Amino acid sequence: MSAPANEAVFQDKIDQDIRIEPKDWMPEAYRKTLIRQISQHAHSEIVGMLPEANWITRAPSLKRKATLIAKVQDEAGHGLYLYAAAETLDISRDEMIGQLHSGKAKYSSIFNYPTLTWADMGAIGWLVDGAAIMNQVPLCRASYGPYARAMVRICKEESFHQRQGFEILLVLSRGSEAQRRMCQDAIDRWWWPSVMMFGPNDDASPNTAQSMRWKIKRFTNDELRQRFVDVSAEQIKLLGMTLPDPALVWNETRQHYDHGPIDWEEFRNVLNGNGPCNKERMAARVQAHADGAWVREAALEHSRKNAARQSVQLEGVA
Ligand code: BYC
Repeated sequence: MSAPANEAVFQDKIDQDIRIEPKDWMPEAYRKTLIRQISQHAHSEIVGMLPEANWITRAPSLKRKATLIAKVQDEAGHGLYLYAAAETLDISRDEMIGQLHSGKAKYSSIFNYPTLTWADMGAIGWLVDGAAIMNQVPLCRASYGPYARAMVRICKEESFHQRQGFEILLVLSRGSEAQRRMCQDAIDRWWWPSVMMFGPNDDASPNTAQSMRWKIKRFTNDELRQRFVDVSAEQIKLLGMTLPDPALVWNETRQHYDHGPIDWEEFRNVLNGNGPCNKERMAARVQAHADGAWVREAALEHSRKNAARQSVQLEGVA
């Protein structure tokens, strides 16, 4: 087929909400955008294991420990589904990991903040996973098949994560004065970074308009952020705590909560590698990758031997 004909078939599928699959023709820019977004999403899941793993040994009970281990394992699984989805776009896992380690590929800004107390596990579950779900449920309808299908399972697990986080905070909010203070402090520290997770405002987002036309993104950064603010402003009431934003008020005309200004300078700083934990997170990932080299080598060697054995057997049959 000619290039214009390919383009027309592709556009027709997008218009009719027919999924694009790995072997279908796609514009090079669509493929590149997907690789960028899916690989950065995968990196976020993997780097996102670090702040919570920090509390596994210190969780306050066996039940809490088991739940936290399971949650962190889920994040590893999400990273793997997403790397596998990105690999269908003709990029190798090694290349993606190389891009993360060299700083070429980003990962979510949120994971560059430290986890100082047990209440942070609650705040991450409620706010960070809450923001993640708000952003990710629409991705289940993304136009690229392997990404959309991976997101279905991820969202089911994320919604369990969010509930476990909220329950941690609920227990603390009904506890002693010190526990209530710890709960409020964690909410105060995690609120604004969670609001920033949705990315720059729409007028400063270079990728949104094209990604919406391709139906990769179904809502803009600001639309999803507003939904998150609206839901959180109601849920905080159940905790009897407050969100650290004096400008957060219900706007009867807009039928949404208004919120105060976002510190985009802080966001840019974190993206540029200068957040509180950027260097620590990257060092931990690079070290983990180096420590795992022998496992990858052994797996490759095992598959090489298996293939050799099978070809000897086939020769015997022939
Ligand atoms: N942090 O034009 P824009 C999780 C970048 S995992 C860092 O709006 P786009 C979880 C953006 O990449 C959470 N960078 O971009 C895991 C772009 O830079 P490049 C991760 C950000 O792609 C474990 C530039 O800023 N979720 O929740 O249209 C435990 C301009 O932005 C951020 C996903 O990855 C940020 N916050 O929209 C618990 C979801 N925001 O690439 C929880 C999938 C923006 O041009 N991704 N940037 O150099 C998306 O939905 C979209 O990629 C985004 C950004 C909404 C994030």
